[in-house]
Amino acid sequence: MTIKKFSKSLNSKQESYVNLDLPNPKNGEYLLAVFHLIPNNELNILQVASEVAAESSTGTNFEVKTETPFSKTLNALVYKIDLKKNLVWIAYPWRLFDRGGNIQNILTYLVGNVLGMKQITALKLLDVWFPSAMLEQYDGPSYTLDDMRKYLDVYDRPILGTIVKPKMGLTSAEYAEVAYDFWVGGGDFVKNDEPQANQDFCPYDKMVKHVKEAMDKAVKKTGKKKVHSFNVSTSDFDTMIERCEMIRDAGFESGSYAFLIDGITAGWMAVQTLRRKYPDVFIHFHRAAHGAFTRPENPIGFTVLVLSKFARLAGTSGIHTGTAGVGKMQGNPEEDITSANNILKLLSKGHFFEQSWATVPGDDEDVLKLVHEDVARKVVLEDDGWRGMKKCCPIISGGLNPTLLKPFIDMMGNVDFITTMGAGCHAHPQGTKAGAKALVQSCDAYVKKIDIKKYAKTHKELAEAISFFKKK
Ligand code: CAP
Ligand code: MG
Ligand code: MG
Repeated sequence: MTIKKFSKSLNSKQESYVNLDLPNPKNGEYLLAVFHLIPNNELNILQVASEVAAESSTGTNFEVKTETPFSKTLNALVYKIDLKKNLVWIAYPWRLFDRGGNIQNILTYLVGNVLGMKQITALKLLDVWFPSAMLEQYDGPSYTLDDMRKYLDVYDRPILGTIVKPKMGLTSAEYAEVAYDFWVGGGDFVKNDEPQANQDFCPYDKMVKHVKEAMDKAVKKTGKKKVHSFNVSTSDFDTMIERCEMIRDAGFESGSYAFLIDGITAGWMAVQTLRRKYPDVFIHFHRAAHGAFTRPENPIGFTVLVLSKFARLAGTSGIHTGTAGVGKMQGNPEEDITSANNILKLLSKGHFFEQSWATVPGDDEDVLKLVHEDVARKVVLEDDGWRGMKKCCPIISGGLNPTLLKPFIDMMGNVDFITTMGAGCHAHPQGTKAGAKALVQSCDAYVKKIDIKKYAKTHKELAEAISFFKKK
């Protein structure tokens, strides 16, 4: 069947959600989306695509007598279709969305009811595109990786981090001990694991207090600044804010702490609340449970790229984007590296769209010249908010160890990320401090362009890490 034939099969309601001759989808009025869509065996792909556009904007399964000429102007429109690849492009008038920049509202439309529709057997949101006019309505990141680099005085290499392991079960004092060992081993950044909360064997207030003591000791001993990312995911907003305030009142200087939020299980309201209440803090988005939507083999959901782009729009300072298959989690370069670049750069190619995160119109030549010069000179402008949505930092974690740092950097093509290695440090035969040293040494070797096996000849912790992890 050709598209013409499919068009003839649409009923009048479906027709009002299709415009295959939409003059200029990128005219600034629409958020654009691409879905992979397989219809069940009752309707054809264009019919189902129009039903998806209806259900994910103004419609339902029948034409209703209550719609008005104005309401119809808010209809999402199927504007392109690839019958061979089962791809469907839909334009969403972004006036549909809650004003003031509400991410959960957009996702409730685009990947809400439609994922449950009987008429699809596959529906996956593969990529999204935001017009620059829309970007202005959204917070975007405030405290960024560049601010963390300035605080730590760390440039030209990844920020080296760990997650305290075992994942759960240490007392607050034992937890802080592990953090201290990592920091004095040379690591920059320690994070709570994603389930860390207020467990009776590790009360939150005690954990905060002990981490502060450990950090002060480590800073004194090493003469280097350190960062700790506290998990502030909780049952309710008041408790979340209470914990944030507890951390700030514990005497941590600005820049030495980040707020970690389990963005999928805690929800986008928590993410945006943290961004709006604490613009001076690194907001760390942990994406536990994202696999239900993003795994490549899942026919229904959305991609890591989509999740990551919305995290930047929401103002997350950094989000886990995966190890491109180098680590223990399912992933591939196409997905993970594309996602990392899309949240880091001002202009980047997605799976289908080239996204400019500049709030400067693409034809503003002199500003773009300045931006390109700045990037060329690798100057980090004090505040590049004027030119667009600030960068969101890829956080690379999941089954990594010092022997995998260079392979990942080679795949990534740059060092502008935070890496956190849990087992990769704490499983080291000589323990956490040696694990941290091995990580630092593998990074030094990378920076000095020396093969780690050669470098290991004069760095025993790295040598032990190589023999231990390679064996595994
Ligand atoms: C890694 C980790 C992270 C995963 C999350 C874990 O520990 O702490 O939560 O990296 O995956 O609990 O598994 P290890 P992703 O370093 O010991 O693997 O980064 O893909 O979201
Ligand atoms: Mg974890
Ligand atoms: Mg802005």
